[in-house]
Amino acid sequence: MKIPPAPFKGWIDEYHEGIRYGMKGQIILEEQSAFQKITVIESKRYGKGLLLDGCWMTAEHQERHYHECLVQPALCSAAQIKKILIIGGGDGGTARECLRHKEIEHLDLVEIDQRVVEVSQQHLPTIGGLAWKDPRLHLKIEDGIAWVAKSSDASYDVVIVDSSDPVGPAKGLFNKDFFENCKRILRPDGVFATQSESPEAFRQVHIDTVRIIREVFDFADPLYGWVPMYPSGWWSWTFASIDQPRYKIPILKRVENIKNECEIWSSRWQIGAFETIPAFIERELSK
Ligand code: SPD
Repeated sequence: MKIPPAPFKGWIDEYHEGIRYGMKGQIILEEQSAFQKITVIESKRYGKGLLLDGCWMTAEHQERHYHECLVQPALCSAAQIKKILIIGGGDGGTARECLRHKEIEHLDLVEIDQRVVEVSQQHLPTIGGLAWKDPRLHLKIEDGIAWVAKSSDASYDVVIVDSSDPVGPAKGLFNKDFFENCKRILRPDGVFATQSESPEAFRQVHIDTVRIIREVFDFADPLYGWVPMYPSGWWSWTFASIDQPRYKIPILKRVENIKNECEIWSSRWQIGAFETIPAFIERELSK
């Protein structure tokens, strides 16, 4: 008698609150770093992908949904973009997206886990692309919380937090002290950006994150989009600023410079995506 295959053999899944989010593929690397479990997979649909502690981080043929939406609204709207800070983002996708802009002179990429960088460079080289060799990129293997605490006031034009979920090494990247330091080291005409989880799968974390950022910054708004490989597929990024809600107004010259290179982001998309706040989140945030 022919035995049918196990129903989910060959699938790699993230499990969250009784739901699985998965891809068909195979594991090609699994190791425990000093900070987390690192897994690299090869999938049929999205190419190679990276998980940290069992949670989806990125995949070759889908990463632009995430990286463009985290980076371009901030980079296209800060008054100047000479000096940029990325906390996290060890796969290199956020740095690559930033470095499209020729005006950037210096980019600090502060990643706590050296193995995330090494594994990404070896197995997912297209995600960081040319960023790894760009002389403007300064890679620091350090704790991002300590980095923002020791950085000088108003020393960055844009601060971007490309964290994993708020457990393990990324937990401290969602608290008020951390956001206060991000505001302190940002120029008054700069823009702050962070991934702020899913309004569906991580609803309370998302609401709490936006609330805290609104307590700290003068202006802050969530923007909504889609990262189909993440839990629920529905994702958010939150942008904040000090002197005016700059992140809502893309600067035409910067838009012109990069618009043909982007897959998801456009100035039209950005303006619209801020307006897609779901009613229940808007109600919660106005309480
Ligand atoms: N639940 C996934 C959240 C991950 C956000 N960061 C992804 C890193 C991509 N550079």
